[in-house]
Amino acid sequence: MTVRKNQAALTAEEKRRFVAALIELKRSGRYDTFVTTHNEFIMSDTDFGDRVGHRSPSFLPWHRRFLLEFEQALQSVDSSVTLPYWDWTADRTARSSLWAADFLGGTGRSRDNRVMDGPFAAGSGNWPIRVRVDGRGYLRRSLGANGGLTLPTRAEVDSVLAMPTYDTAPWNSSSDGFRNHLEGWRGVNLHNRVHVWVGGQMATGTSPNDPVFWLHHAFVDKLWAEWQALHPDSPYLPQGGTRNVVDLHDTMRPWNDVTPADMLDHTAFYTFDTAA
Ligand SMILES: [Cu+2]
Repeated sequence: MTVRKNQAALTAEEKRRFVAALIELKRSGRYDTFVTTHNEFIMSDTDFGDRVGHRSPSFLPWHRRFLLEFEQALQSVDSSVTLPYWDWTADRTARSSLWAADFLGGTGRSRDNRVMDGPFAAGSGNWPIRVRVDGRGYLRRSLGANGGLTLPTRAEVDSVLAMPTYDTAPWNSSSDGFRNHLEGWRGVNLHNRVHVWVGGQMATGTSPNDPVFWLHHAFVDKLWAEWQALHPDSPYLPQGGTRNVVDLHDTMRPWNDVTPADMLDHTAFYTFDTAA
């Protein structure tokens, strides 16, 4: 059974195997197919048109399915590997072990934000950025350097987890409710703010170019599970007949064989190292 662990609790061997599996997916070309898919959805999900991956109720089940597919790809390389999560309310500075050279490497240098250490630094030769929106083929970050931004606090997370309604009309970036506050288009801003705090590719539609994408979304996914545990009687919404939006039993692109209803119970696929 797959157990997703806090990245701060990984052993040296677990980090080594996770990094090696990432590099093998990159080498084989499979990694970049995930970056391409994500960017296609970022570009096509719009507030008043069809929206599936982002700025809509299916943000959470879409990314759960996306992460599952990625985790299965990692496990096809090394069956012991699972996706760790980054609790950015706890590990909230650039000095966290997450950013050490034996794991994801650190922030970028000031001149061009190029990451200079760790397994994903351009100098390693292991991590060419091929799916990109500009000419720069190296991983970039500017941890915490974007306008004095700080990572969300646990109190801010708790204020969002307290919201009893999953999502509300108009089911987009202007909605009230848990989903849009977690996604970050409204209110204290959780998920979106973390993308901007990391900077570099993470602040663009090709954000999965940075391996921290998976650890960030694994924690966002865990927060969905925590919310469900806090509000066991609050359903996924909307439940049917909503134009441009994935209702509970509608299938989601690009898979077309999976619905939000299929994704509601994460324990069908994995558990977390702490109760959620
Ligand atoms: Cu995304």
